[in-house]
Amino acid sequence: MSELDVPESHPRYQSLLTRHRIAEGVDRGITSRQGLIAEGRGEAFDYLLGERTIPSADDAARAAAALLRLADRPVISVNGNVAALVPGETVDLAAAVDADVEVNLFDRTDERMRAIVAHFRDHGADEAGVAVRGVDADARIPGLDHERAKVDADGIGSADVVVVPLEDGDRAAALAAMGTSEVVIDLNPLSRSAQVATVPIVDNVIRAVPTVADHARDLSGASRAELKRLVREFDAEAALAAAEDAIRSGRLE
Ligand code: PTJ
Repeated sequence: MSELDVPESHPRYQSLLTRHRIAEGVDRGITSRQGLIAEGRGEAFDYLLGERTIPSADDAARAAAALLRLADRPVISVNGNVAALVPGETVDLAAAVDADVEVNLFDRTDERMRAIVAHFRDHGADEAGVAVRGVDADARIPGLDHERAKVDADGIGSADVVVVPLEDGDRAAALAAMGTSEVVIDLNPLSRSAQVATVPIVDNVIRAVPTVADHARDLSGASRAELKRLVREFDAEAALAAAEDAIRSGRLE
């Protein structure tokens, strides 16, 4: 048995675990109620993908790891869903690529900001040497008129690569307009965020975050030329098309 009262061999184990984490996130004031709806939408796409990492998503995860390894100031942006679903895995990825974590919320309140920062500390951020930002909010992303525009000047405000898991798309477009490279993790290949990403990973955040971390560790000895080649050869449009095809065809090979 695990944190969930269901054996890992249960055919719906991963989906039940995800629901359990999101519901607990809402109870703890970490995840917004809208986060439940977002999760439901994601689950529908994941069901059609066969609840697995398709080959094009694994290639994208490797390109994302290379991009993060090349970055001078990488930041992983987190919201209430990511905090509930993959807190320890996010800290692990941040440690693997020397990135900061920054809390950035659509539905921003001081209480939620504090609860999410504390949640990442509870999941080992300090021990791993990972900074958890977002409370300062001393810079703004130009062209956005909602709470997601609020960023830390030393964090997303000056990052060269931002990982953007699971959100609606206008901030992703605004970051792209600032010249920031983005890794987007989203189960919907047609979402605006996925469409503007340098590297879109169409996969469940529960699988994608550990997969990128594994690739990053695997690439720890790679030369900059090799990392640049991986990024250059990655084709975002082809990856999105492959994911859309897998979802529409329903072929679960
Ligand atoms: O915590 P906050 O206040 O910042 O709010 C966060 C939510 C998620 C509520 C907010 O960003 C939102 O409403 O997002 P959307 O517009 O529902 O978009 C969420 C996107 O993530 C959709 O394209 C979903 O298909 C996708 N998604 C949902 N669950 C997952 C996912 N992608 C990957 N992994 C998931 N587990």
